[in-house]
Amino acid sequence: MEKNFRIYRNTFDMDYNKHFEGAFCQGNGYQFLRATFEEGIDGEEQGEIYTREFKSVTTEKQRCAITKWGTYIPTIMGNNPQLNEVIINLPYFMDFNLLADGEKLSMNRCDISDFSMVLNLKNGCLTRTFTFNTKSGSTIKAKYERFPSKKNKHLFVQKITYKAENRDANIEITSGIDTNVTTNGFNHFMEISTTTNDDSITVVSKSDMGNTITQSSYLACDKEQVNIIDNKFNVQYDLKENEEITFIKKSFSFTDMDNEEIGIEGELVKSYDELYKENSQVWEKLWDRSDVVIEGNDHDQLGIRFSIYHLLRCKEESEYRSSICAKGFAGEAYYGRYFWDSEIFMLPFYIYTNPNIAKNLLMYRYNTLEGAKENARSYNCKGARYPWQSATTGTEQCSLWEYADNEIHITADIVYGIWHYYKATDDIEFIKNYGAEIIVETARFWLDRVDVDKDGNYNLFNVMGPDEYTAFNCNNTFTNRLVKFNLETACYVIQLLNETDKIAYVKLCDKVKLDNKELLEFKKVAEKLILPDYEKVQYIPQSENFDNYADVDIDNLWKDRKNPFGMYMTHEKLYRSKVLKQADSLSLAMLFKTDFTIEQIKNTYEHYEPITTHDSSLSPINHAIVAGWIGKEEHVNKFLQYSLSLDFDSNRNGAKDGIHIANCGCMYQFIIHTIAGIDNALINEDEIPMSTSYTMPKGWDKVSFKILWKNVSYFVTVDKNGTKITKGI
Ligand code: IFM
Repeated sequence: MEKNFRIYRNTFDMDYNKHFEGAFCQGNGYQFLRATFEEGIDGEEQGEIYTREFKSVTTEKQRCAITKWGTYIPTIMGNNPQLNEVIINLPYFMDFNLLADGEKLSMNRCDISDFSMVLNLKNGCLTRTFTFNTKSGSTIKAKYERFPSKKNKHLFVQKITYKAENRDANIEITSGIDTNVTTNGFNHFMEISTTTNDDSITVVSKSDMGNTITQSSYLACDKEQVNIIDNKFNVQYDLKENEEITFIKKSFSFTDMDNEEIGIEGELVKSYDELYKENSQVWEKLWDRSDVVIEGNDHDQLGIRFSIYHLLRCKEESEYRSSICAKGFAGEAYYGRYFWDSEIFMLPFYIYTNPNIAKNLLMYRYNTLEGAKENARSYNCKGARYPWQSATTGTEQCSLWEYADNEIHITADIVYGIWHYYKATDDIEFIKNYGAEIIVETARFWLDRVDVDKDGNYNLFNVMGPDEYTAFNCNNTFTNRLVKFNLETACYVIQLLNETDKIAYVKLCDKVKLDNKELLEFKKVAEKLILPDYEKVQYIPQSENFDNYADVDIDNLWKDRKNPFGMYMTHEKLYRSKVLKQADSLSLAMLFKTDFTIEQIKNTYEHYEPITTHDSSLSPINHAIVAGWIGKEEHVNKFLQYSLSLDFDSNRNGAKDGIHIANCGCMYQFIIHTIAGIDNALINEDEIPMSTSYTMPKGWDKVSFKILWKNVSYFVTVDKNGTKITKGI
């Protein structure tokens, strides 16, 4: 058994139940399942109808405190009249119930001992074992294993075994596809029907956005015939003392969005072991290219692998119609929507380990370009304005106006992601066919969004930068720098195509109707967009107005640090106070390191870190990255542990409504940028760009990983002697 590839849950304490459902979430890039108990939890209604408030998620209290089933296929979204498009929680095909000696198994009501739940990060297989001590005196050993297949993305496999340990026992199981589920308290099914065949149960649902979802389950038992009664599989059996009974349930999900063969017949004849092996082999290959091996600190090793596991389960290579939602498809907290998290925090992991996935993440943005154009029009602007929260079409889904109207940096962040991908892969075909169009259309949007002042300078008034506790900035440095980059990249890409591929150049100019006059406008605005004089101020101010805001006595106000600071101050007050939700200037330092001297980055850190609350999960790891660059070792350790505590350590209950997947992605960036000292691809054209300094967190002796750079694989090791890179392994 490989060391440090398994995470354990050894208590079924209901206070942490929801956290483990998120933390142990399974997925294969197509379907995603929260790690809920097959039989549910007694008394925990899953079909409750209620109105979910559209408040800021940071301060919102979610419903379903103990358990929330979650079965998601990202391309399937529904229409919530208050919340807009949301990912739909689909019927629950993992359903499996046991009666032993007439007593219904329930983890919270029955006498259960020796409980353990293990997620094998190496192959995404989840195992739950326990002993059920029935009231009438039987001791039943139970084992539940399950995984979504990475080989056949439509398939989900369950194996359930019961053994009568101390005497004969009667068991009865029922298992079906439970349709009594809602999403954020809303029923998204216009029609739902359950039909049965000799050997299967099928549920066909029609969503309120017109999609058809089909789920079919097949059950086999090694000891007894399987009957279907009232749309449920049913098996009754008298287990002899020491006898074991095994059930294999195979469930297939597909939708009207899928074109490929499902291959049900072929999968039905395979044994559990065969399917397990096939799945493990695919995972093995994924780990081979993306593992980060840490010697000297088992806790951190497992934590980093936990993050990589979630990144690996989130995406499969062929999917280009969706991105990765902010909760890693492990809960309903952000409604399954896509943010800047994808391009800035997660994309680099895929760029450096599996560029096909990176490309498809960007293809999602290309496929939603029309929606982005519609957004621009709705703000009376030309070009393309990507939404703060994106779903199926690229039109704005965020129902909180301050974010939707003002958090416009996302549009330029996407261009940053595209260029990052291109620089690390040299995929000029992607730029020619898709990327350049996005880059030009987005640049065009900025021409209308900027305001010129009496000195002829361009300004971005009334914006929200990454720090969401400052909603109405004047010339937010992060936003302005990214917008400048967007405009400059547009000029550069046009010039590049003009010089290297006239056909592609003409095709692009025709398609986007670009002329020289507009190109000169891009150039002019890029040059005259206001940015601070770093030479003069020697740090990166958040914006023109922020540092004049009122000071806040954070320590006094923040009564209980288990809650976000935002619970102790109204948003109205936050918006005019000197307190930050997340790194804003430090996010800029992370993306454009060479714009600044180390001294300036250090000053920025000292200036803002004391007033940052980290109410956003994107903040701690960003701090760890920068702290390493400026030699603040203690802070590297502090913020690394903070970041690991968000989902991996259970004490914060952090994963209850989903995984902080941007944090997972940025943890990988911490490894490459801060531990190994590899700068991001935008900094240098040809060689892997290296910084001289690197940092090792507490207890870490050696780190090694593979990285892809312009189609060549490198093996990187870091130890006390520095970073060593070997080509071609
Ligand atoms: O994109 C982030 C944002 O920066 C902070 N609030 C949560 C969003 C989704 O993770």
